[in-house]
Amino acid sequence: VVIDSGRFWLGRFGENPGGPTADEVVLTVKAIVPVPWIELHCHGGVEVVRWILETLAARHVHICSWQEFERGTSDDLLQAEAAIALAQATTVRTASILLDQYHGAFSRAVALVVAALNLGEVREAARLLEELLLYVPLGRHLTTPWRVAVMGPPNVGKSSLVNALTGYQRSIVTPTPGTTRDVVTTLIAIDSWPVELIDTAGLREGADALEQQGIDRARAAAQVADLCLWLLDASGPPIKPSPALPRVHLVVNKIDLPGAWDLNEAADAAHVSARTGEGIAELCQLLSHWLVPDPPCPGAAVPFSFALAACIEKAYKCCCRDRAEQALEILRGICQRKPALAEGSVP
Ligand SMILES: Nc1nc2c(ncn2[C@@H]2O[C@H](COP(=O)(O)OP(=O)(O)OP(=O)(O)O)[C@@H](O)[C@H]2O)c(=O)[nH]1
Ligand SMILES: [Mg+2]
Repeated sequence: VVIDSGRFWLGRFGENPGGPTADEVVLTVKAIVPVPWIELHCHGGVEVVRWILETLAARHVHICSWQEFERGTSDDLLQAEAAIALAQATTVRTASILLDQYHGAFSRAVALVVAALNLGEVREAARLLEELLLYVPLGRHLTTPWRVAVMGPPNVGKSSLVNALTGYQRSIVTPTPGTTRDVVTTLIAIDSWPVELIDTAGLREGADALEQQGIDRARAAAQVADLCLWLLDASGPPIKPSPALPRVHLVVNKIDLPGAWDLNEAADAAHVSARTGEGIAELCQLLSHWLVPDPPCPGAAVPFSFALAACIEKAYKCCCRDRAEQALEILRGICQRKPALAEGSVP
């Protein structure tokens, strides 16, 4: 048999006397050099795949994840990382930004910085890095959703708001204050940004031990949230958030009911009715703006992972301290291929 790239065979895998049942497979030879690269296409099903992998492993084939394979075989490490991130994107908007990076938006931006540093133009390099830094917070959320905690006193309509934003009855709603005890999370998309919405127990003093546990969980959720919505009840006394609560935006709920206070006092807040849906679309627009105040234009370079963001931040600090060589080293490191599957090893 001539083993040549671009050829394929249909055959049976594992067919030997007394062996296990064979599977009909297609074998393709993708390349001979620098490493032999074949593809084996089998029938689907967890067990068939497991059996084929075990059989290959028993014959000293190194089994790896597809991400490891991408990193180890791609000539362009940043493109491989973008492909891996792209597979984790959960909305069209984040996928489209990652696709731009896959097509080289971020690598081109890094190449420009490297070119500036090579010419000794450290200030220009810092300016270019500043442009990239703008999108560091966004880049951190392309594969991890933003966390938005819905907070407030009992009975203001937190769970009702979560349900209105989610589009179904995710949380239990009752007229009894103290209904929600645990932290209830839901993944949704707001303006095509991925958001984990966190419903929490109402905060109040003098709660019993059980309710207090829910309150402690609510406070812990607020600390790790990217943003907290604090609900005020239009039909009851307005209870302000504690100053200790981080990144808070106010939302006045129950605007379908007669107001019990002057709602102009909360002119900056979003005004909604979780019951009728009034103001919910506007709240989504505001949320989108609070999460991503300055969305990138199509094709813009975005540091699309925590690791890349950290490198850009470090390189920027080096430029600010006039340490061009150190900045260059960091930026070159971003593009260097990791020797996960070095030439000579057979994946
Ligand atoms: N009229 C009106 N009633 C609402 C609105 N939102 C919630 N409610 C009612 O207010 C009551 C409390 O709603 P929930 O959503 O359970 O309030 P919560 O803040 O989650 O309450 P806890 O979980 O107990 O902290 C229920 O009877 C809801 O039907 C609204 O926009 N308008
Ligand atoms: Mg609730």
